Amino acid sequence: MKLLILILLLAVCRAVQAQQIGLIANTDGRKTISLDGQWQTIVDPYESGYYNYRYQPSDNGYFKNAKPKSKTDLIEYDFDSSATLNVPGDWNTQSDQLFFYEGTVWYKKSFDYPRKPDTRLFVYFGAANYFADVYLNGEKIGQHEGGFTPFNFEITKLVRDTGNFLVVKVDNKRRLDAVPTLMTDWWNYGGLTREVKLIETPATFVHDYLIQLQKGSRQRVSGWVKLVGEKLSQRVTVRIPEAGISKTVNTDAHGFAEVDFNAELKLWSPESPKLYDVTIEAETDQLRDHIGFRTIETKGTDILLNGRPIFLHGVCIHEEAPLRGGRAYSREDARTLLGWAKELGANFVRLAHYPHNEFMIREADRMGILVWSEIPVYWTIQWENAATLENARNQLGEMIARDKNRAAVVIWSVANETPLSDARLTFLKNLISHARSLDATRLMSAAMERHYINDTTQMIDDPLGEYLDVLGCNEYVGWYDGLPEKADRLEWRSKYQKPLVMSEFGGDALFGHHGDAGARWTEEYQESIYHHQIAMLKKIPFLRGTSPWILTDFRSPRRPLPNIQDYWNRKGLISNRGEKKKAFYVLQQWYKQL
Ligand code: GCB
Repeated sequence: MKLLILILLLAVCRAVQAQQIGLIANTDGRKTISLDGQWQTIVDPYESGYYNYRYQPSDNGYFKNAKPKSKTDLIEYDFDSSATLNVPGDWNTQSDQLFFYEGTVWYKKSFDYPRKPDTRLFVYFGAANYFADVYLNGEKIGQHEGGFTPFNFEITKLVRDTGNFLVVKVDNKRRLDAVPTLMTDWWNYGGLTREVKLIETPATFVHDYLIQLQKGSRQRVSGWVKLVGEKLSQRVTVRIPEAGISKTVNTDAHGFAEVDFNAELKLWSPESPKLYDVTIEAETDQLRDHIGFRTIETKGTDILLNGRPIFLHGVCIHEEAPLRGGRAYSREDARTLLGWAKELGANFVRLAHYPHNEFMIREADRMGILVWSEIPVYWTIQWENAATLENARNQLGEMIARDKNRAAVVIWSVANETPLSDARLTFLKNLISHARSLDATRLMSAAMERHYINDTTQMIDDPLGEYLDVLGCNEYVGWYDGLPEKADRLEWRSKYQKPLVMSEFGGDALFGHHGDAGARWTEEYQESIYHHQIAMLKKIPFLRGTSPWILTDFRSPRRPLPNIQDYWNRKGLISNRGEKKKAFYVLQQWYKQL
């Protein structure tokens, strides 16, 4: 009997969660109420707010936010007298005690919300690293896996006019079957690392849309709109006033309509990052966005932007906050990082190794910087685990759902330095076709490895190359692979007639540490790597892009060397304090010539 009740309960829980709709696109264009600021938190290394002493999920966990009702009541936690953490923000850099912490922290935020008739309410998380269990007023409303993509849950029926409490259990324990897995070369910053907000919508609303140029066309805008709610069949008008466009379509019984029209548009490019005001007007909802229009394709070994060959001269960036360290999360952070990339002469950034916050993409759109965006399928993933694949597909889907209307994004990448095997190829092929089914317009890539076929010849022949549009390749000639001069002797070959982006190269230098060019960790050694690399890169006939590793120093638990690394990967062209190293100027000089 007990078992039956349990099964029934599970089924009901599933049903409640299944009703959740997917990611709400363009939260910028919506009425939102920010939940950023101080949240009450409880650090819970043993997860005793979740499991009872028999290690079974407890009905009375911290999510109940219980208070003693009498002086005899025994309750062993209290959010309201616990420490607070700022949201957005990682916990590691907000408290010395949490610097190396990997485990569970409970977050609680109270809010009032005067409910309005005929509206729906969602709670939206920009990201929570890594697992999030979310509860409102003591009830579970959903869970999410993956530390770098947004998610939302509907709370229309649960929210009260006053005294709501939102509780989130965030757990950043690394796991072998997760994406990423146990081993990474970046800090596992935990917490509610991006903004949290309430989103209010009409009862039937524009849930998502795609408004982009059709692949291969510079006039034809092609896409779709999707409504969610009761009144699914509606007239929806897409307007681009500046281009004189007003196109009305009727959504079908599922709330879906395709949108196609010709338009004379000034195309988006790094030189002229033109964004148009676009409005989507349904009978019950209206939404506004700023959208750029451009095409991206490949032809032989060329990458074509708006039909013309382009060289992607860029740099890799981690989502490490400039100057203060910790996760970057704000528009100001994005402006600083992308501003430095511009100063370097970049027209392109590789956002490593996971989807960055939305400000980065929106600012890249405004500043005219092309973006490579990727998911954390990094090093050793459990290729044969179906749940791991599902998780990677989901993170890929959420990345594309959020950013598919951004002109800046030209490349989706599915993996970084993954070791060759049949299982890995099957896994990555699955991701590539999934991405293509969600977005047919962008280029697919992956950062691969290469190998030597003799002492001086580097070969790109990873079987994955066959399924990519752009080959990505990481190499550390001069750092992990020989000394800087080794680059002078190398010849590069590829099995594929496709463009290559050298997606990583570089070496470590501590800012202000000087010596001769043969001494590791000095700015001179790093400078020498860049001199030799640039000379080598110029000779690769099919090279169409570069994103050296990396714009700024970033924290990594793998880098303990005292007085040099101190848990920072020092391959930055700029230090963690914003100081430019010598190699910055070497690269800048090359990029300014391009
Ligand atoms: C790589 C990885 C990157 C590391 C870098 C390094 O190949 O892709 O995540 O941080 O090397 O510094 O070793």
